[in-house]
Amino acid sequence: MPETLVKSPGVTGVDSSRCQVEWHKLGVRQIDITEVPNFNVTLEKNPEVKVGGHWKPQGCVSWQKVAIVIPYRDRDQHLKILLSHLHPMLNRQKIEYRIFVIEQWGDDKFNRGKLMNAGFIESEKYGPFDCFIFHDVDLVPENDRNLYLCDNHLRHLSSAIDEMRYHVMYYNYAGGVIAIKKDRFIEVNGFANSYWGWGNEDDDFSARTQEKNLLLTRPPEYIGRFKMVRHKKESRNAHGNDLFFGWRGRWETDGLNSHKTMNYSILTEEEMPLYTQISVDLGPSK
Ligand code: UD2
Ligand code: MN
Repeated sequence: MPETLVKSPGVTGVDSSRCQVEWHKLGVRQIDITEVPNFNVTLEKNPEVKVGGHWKPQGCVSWQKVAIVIPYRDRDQHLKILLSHLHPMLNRQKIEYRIFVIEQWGDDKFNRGKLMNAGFIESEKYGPFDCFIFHDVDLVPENDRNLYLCDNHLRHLSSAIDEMRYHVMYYNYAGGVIAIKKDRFIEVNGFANSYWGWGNEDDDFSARTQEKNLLLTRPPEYIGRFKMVRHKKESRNAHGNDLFFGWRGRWETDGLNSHKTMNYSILTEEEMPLYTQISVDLGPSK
């Protein structure tokens, strides 16, 4: 008797109007991070991107609405490189998204965590979004198959960065590019607001998610590949380690819901052709 193919049982309850990923069209791209295309060139190549850096697939419904939040200050070239790759990739992935660039005003120490929280809150007027991707401006994805979607945990999308010899440095490491559902982000009280200067805010965030029993999930290293555009190192936050040792005592009061530390004001907000730009004054560092 010839073997018969087992018929797929079919998945019940799945809406067939959802976008199907065309895997055969996705794969590894040659990324040249020395090429800095100006915004007009990127706009010409991506005519379907709507003002504010928003796009949605035609003919099917995206699985999630995704907000991409980029913490930013004085990295104009990095932003040009990143957007030239991000827009076409997300179009190929058929994901509905909007890109937010959250800029820290002034020359005080950079506060990546607080910027992420401000971006999360401000994105609401353009939403609602199901999924948030917090994205360093200098990391460019190499593999289209690394879908910019959320699972129910903390998804570390940048599991293999060229600068780190394409592997994860330590188990809890969640720096670079991460994806987390909106409700989960609220549950962990967002990022801590108190890390001024380079370092530790990513480990603090990772600790919060574990406290809430989220797993840290990652694509395999051949999928989660990123190139980091070269830049000089910021000076390390001198209090970062001490703050981090006390994360457990602080996470419920230092974050999204905290009236004391989550204070900021918006200075400018504008829908640019390729992204939504929001410039914020985070107040003085501590
Ligand atoms: C690492 C992490 C990053 C973060 C940081 C510690 C990786 C790949 N990245 O980044 O996620 O945890 O350590 O704080 O592990 N930025 C500006 N202007 C500035 C400074 C920072 O725009 O003047 C933004 C920008 O999006 C940048 C990000 O903050 O990509 C992280 O800063 P970085 O690139 O200077 O630090 P890096 O690469 O060590
Ligand atoms: Mn970097």
